[in-house]
Amino acid sequence: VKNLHLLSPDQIQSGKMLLEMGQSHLFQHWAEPGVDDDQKKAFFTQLSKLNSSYPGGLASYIKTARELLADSKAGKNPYDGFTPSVPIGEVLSLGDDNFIKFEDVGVKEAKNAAFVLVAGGLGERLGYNGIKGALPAETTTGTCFLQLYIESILALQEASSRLTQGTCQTEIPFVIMTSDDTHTCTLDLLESNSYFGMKASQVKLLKQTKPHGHGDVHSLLYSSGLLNVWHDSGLRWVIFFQDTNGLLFKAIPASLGVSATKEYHVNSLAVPRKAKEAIGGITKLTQSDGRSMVINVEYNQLDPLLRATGHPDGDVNCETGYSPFPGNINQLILELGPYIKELTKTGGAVKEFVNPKYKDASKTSFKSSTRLECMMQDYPKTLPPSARVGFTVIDTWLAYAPVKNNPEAANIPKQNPYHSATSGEMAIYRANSLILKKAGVQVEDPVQQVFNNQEVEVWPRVTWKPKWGITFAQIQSKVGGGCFISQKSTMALKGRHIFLENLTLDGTLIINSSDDAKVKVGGSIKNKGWLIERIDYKDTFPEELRIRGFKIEKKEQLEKTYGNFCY
Ligand code: UPG
Repeated sequence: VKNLHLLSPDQIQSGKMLLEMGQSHLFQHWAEPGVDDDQKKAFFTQLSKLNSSYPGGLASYIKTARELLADSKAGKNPYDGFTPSVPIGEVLSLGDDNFIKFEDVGVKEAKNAAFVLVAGGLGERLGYNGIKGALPAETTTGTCFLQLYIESILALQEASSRLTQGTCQTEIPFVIMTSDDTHTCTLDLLESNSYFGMKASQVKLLKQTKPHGHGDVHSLLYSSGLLNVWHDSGLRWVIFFQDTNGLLFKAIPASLGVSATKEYHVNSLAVPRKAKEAIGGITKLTQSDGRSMVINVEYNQLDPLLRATGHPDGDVNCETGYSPFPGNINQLILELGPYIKELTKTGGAVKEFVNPKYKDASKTSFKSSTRLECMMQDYPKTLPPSARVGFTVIDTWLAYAPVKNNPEAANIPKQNPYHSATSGEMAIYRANSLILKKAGVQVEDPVQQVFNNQEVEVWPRVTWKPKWGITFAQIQSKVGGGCFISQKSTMALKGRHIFLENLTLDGTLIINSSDDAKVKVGGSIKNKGWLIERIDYKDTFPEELRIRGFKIEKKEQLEKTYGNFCY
């Protein structure tokens, strides 16, 4: 590099560091001095950016990469020396006394929480071209995931403020981690929809530099300075979640209640897990000196770890029909104070790993370049043994229905959940129907149908705005006696104060009501309704319909709109 005057002292320093760290091959094929100087400058600009944004700088990245690759070449198991066992956590069931008690505590705590969505992933497995936040969670109302999440946070904000301080509303902060792949589309989606009703100042986008994994969220939050701002304003919790789980917020209030009651520094939300299912297992790992931690072990590592530690069958279901290790759904509730303390030590760095794709057994050449990766759920790995790390298990039907797989991928392990757009949508109707049933509504049984080769239960298509009911207690208070909903029905409640009583629905009912209107819905409603029509994955419908394998044919409905008056 001759034209050094083109570079800043900081860039020159970074260049020297690369040479000292044995990276001179990066410059081997550079053009003569004076040729392609713009490209060379761009290289140094990128170098400085990476050097300053990575905890410990690039020298630390190179050092860790060397160590991890050496371990991988030597075949070292990252869990060597650890004995896995099944940890103890809180197990909740919708509507139980315990559930209701924790929900009550949680909803009051929600005004002290900030929400963080990791949405830097593109969803290559799903085969959907847009960002996942823009994908409809269900096609009855067409509400996309980002809208559902924002409206849920707003509903929690409203319920929490009302229960604790009357009319004065706190604004729950919402952070979205994006990447170069998703940033512009996410911003466009928010701006073109007026932030789905949230104040723009409540939402912050933090962009990660890929490819390094969703664990980047911790260093980004730390360097943004937001954590201290939140702490100074009295917040106590940070809740992390992922891009496509339409059920997620049904589990949040109760789980937050568990965190607050048990004073957990870390609370991972989990669901019963089928052995070998592609979700990590929450595991207690104990070292020979007795120190232990409760941590997610990724699905591809749990089986070999068990086999290596005296469980010759590896990851298998126990007598319950499920793996004894609860499945990590990657919703984490962290207590803010201890979180800041820990990040002040680590700079937000979480333990990294490599996943090398070797060309052959010599393990010296690669099919593609290996990178360091990190996962947000590995945060507890650096915590001291005194940290209170727990988890909360909630029924899958209530808490977890991600949309990750395209129809072909969804069909591979037949015994496992599909985690497709088809199953994700049907899970929303199922959960809402079961919640209403628990609240006393008579809901007709589902029918089995096959879409995109996936057999699913089709329940009545029941949806509601989060502000109608964000907790079970709230939903119960809006459902009176004598209600029946047939399987072919669709019901969309788009309002706050809608009270159901003596309603017999066999068709489609849509209620729109303004926030001040109090609406009572009852009587017998029968019409041709909205039908679910099977479509072929390969047909020319929009992608968001093709990946479901069906579309909704609107034959006939009763739609009512109410302004500001009382019943
Ligand atoms: N994501 C980022 N940046 C990245 C990669 C992913 O923000 O660089 C986001 C992505 O948008 C999504 C989340 O991280 O919201 C998770 O990504 P995904 O590809 O869906 O994760 P999986 O590999 O399926 O696994 C994660 C956890 C696993 C857990 C499972 C539950 O690693 O432990 O069981 O999610 O859904």
